[in-house]
Amino acid sequence: MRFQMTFFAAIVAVGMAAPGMAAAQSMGAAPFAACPSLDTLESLGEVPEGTSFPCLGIATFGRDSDASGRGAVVARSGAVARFDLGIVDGSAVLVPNERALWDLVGAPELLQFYPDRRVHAFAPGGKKGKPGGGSSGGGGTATQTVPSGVHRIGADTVWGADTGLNVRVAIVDTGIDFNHTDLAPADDCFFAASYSSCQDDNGHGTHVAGIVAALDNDQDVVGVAPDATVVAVKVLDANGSGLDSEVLDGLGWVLAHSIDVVNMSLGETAACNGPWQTAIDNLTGAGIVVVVAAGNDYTETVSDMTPAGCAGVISVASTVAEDGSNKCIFASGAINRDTASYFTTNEATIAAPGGRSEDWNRGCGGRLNGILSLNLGGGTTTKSGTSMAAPHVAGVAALLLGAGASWDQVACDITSGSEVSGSAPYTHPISGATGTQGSGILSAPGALASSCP
Ligand SMILES: [Ca+2]
Repeated sequence: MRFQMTFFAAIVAVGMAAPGMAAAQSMGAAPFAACPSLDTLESLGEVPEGTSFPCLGIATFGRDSDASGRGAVVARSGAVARFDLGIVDGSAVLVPNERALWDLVGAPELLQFYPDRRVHAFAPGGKKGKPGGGSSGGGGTATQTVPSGVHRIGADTVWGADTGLNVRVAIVDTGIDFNHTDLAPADDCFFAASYSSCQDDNGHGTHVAGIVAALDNDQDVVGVAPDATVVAVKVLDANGSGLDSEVLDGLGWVLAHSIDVVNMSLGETAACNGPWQTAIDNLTGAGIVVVVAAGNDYTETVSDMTPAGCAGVISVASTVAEDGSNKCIFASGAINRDTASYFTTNEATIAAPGGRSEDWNRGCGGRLNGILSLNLGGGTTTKSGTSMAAPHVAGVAALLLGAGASWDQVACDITSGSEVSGSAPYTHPISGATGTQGSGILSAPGALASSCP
């Protein structure tokens, strides 16, 4: 018996307002759908039924192409070059009609053509938390709490020596709350073409940033690596939704701005495609650690997901940090600490807390108690999801780099230093989610004690 619950973040359409889009906007109302891929067009010999125009795509060109040349090819076809994507030798395009589509994919300079798909934040639910100080968006608590996830991974045992100082962690997300007094984000930041600032307008990015590096002071919470610097890369909108092209644009900025670790608590149910893999290869080739959320669908494995299924990333499944209870009459079994979260996608690299605990009632209704972190507007709130699991790993990556590890040691240190390897995460009694199998639960002291070559 399967219990379907509404754990999936709604994929909400986003209005497009890129510079130079006047022509595109006159073509009709946003949002636009994704174009078919070149492979699909070639195999069908026609535009697939149901394709709507204008459509959004990513055109890639050869290594020897340059931005102005790419823009010229796109314009010649009658499509609109929304912005250049140097990280993938490509261009984000808006294609007005079928004729322009065929002209573009038939251009001799073009290498490949992909749909520009939608990505979304991976925080499916969790009880709405109480803002700090008991008032909505209030000034925060007067004392500091060590959240259950930070405590479960033992980060609070290593701060005497390791705090992630001088490590820059890019939060590729909905932005960061620059006014939150328990965060000190870098002054430099990036926002995609649809936005006007790096300021968070959803809360997801602020919560994720707080898990990585909420300040060690006398208020709110403390992050895994409290002296690491979080850097806002705003690519998701107020609904937690965005486009492949805008995330890739953000990753292009990351590549050029001295970032050490990238956290992406976002994704889509689709296999990793050419532009995504090229972008990840460029990041890892530059010595940047890439940490991504596995996804919140227990019926999927990470190989079905982007970017979790891209080679070279550290994908993170979600577990619970504390014991919960299970009274479900259809499924017996404890939901103890280190059990895979109900929703988590399978076969990730490592597991980390993405929820505090779960309680299931007799009717098999679940209550997810979320991870405590920072609230947009001030204070704290709870959220759950693999979105919350990934930044625990990004924080430990920052601790390792701050302690002098080289970037290529980080993934090995994190997996080989994990706890209860070979047994946890435990299978969820209701969904059957197992998360990652064998690589265990993230451990900050374990990772720091590892001696990978
Ligand atoms: Ca604090």
